[in-house]
Amino acid sequence: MQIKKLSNIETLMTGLGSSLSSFASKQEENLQKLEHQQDVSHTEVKSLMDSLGFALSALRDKLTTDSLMTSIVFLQSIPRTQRILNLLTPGCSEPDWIPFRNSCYLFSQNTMNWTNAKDYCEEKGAMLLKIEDGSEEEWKFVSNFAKPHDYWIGLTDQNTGQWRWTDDTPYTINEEHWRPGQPDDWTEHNLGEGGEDCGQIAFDGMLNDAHCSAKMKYICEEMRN
Ligand code: MBG
Ligand code: CA
Repeated sequence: MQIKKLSNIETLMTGLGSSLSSFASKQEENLQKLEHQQDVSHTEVKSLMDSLGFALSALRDKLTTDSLMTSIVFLQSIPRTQRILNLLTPGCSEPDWIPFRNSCYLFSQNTMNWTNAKDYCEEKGAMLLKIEDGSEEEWKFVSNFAKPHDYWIGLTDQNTGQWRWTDDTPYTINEEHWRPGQPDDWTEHNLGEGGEDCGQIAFDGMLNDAHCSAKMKYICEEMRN
C-alpha cells in the first residue's frame, strides 16, 4: 500500500517534474524577453502572472497535499524552476524551512531536549510545532513528513497536568493521532525523575509522550499571519 502510494507519487513527480521543467524553461525565456522589452506593459505581465497562478491552482486541485508537497520540495531543488516557484508560491525566508499553508516549518537535523528545542524555536521567532485544532491537513502534512524519525512537538503536560501547547492553549486528545496505549506517562525510562510529560511524533508518524530530557529532532513552526 505504502510502496504503491510511493511509486504513484514517484511517477507523478517525474511527470510533473518534466512538464514543469519544460514549462519553466519556456516561462524563463518569456520572462527574459519581457525583461528586455522596455515598453512591456504591466497589464501583460499581470495577465501572464494570472495565467501562471491559474495553472498552479488547477494543479493544486488535482494533487493530494502529500504529493504536492513532495513535488514542491523536489522542484525547489531545480535552480531553474526556483525563480518561477518563488513568484507563484509564498516561500519561507530561511533556507530549510518548508512552507505549508500559512506557516513555515523546520524539521531539524540536530537533536535537543524538549526545553532547549522550545527555546531554540522561540529564538527563531517561531514555536515548537502547534497543530491547529481539527486541522487534519496540517496533521497529515507534519506526520507524513516526520516519518521515519522522532521529533519533539510543542505539547506538554508538565506544568498543569493537562496537555497544552507551548502558548498555553489547551489540547484535547484525539486518539486517532496517538500510538495505541499512549500517552502513558511511563516511568521505566531510566532518564531521571518522573514520567513522560512532553509530546513527540514517533518514528511511525503517531504521537507519544516521552521524557522531556530525551534528545531528539524537533519541529519549529513560524506562523506567517
Ligand atoms: C514506548 C514509548 C515510551 C513508553 C513505552 C512504554 C515503544 O514505545 O516510546 O514513551 O510509552 O513505549 O512501553
Ligand atoms: Ca509514552
